[in-house]
Amino acid sequence: MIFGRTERGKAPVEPVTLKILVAGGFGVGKTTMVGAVSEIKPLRTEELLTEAGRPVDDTSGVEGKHTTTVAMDFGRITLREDLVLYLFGTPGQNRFWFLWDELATGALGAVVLADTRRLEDCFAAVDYFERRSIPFVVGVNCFEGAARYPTETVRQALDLDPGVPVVLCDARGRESVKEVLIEVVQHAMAYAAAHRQAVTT
Ligand SMILES: Nc1nc2c(ncn2[C@@H]2O[C@H](COP(=O)(O)OP(=O)(O)OP(=O)(O)O)[C@@H](O)[C@H]2O)c(=O)[nH]1
Ligand SMILES: [Mg+2]
Repeated sequence: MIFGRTERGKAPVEPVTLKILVAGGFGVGKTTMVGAVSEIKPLRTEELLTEAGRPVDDTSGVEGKHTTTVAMDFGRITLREDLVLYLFGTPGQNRFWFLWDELATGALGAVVLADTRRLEDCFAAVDYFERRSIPFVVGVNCFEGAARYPTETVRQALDLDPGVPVVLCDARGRESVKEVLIEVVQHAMAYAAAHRQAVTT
């Protein structure tokens, strides 16, 4: 083997690394999503939801949940040999909002996860990315027992711009999550190209 080359003679590719945020309301499946696709052991910052936190932690709709993310989730996925995503899952509870700006720095795009039983919980995340012009897609995490709505209904309910993709997904499924991430990358690239054009014309 020649130094710096693989056995087949191809020069090794230095992958492009992109930062993607996984955001959304409390208990919508952000930690689950990062864990489902990460090829490294995901870094988690879960803490037990306690009796003392009951007045501030709104667990309605997610009564079976015992832990919550207090700082972030971190994972990595190689989409292609030349494209690696670093995934940052945000904490879902309002009292950790102060961490979002730190996490959003340098992000190419974001997934806003939504649960149709508590759609209003993701308004804040949608608002956050719209204000900062960070391209995002909405991933509707299809929990069993939750009513299924067409993506157009979700789009209207969230008052999304026509260009924002809405995709149905299962945060526990590797392939499903991968599809959402590919959608984010494509959307963010198209968004960046459109922006560049707008600036130069
Ligand atoms: N049935 C079903 N359960 C799910 C799905 N996604 C997540 N869960 C469960 O829902 C609960 C919440 O998931 P998490 O991934 O911790 O949610 P989170 O958004 O990270 O929560 P916070 O960090 O506290 O905001 C867990 O018990 C998961 O096992 C799903 O697609 N279907
Ligand atoms: Mg979490």
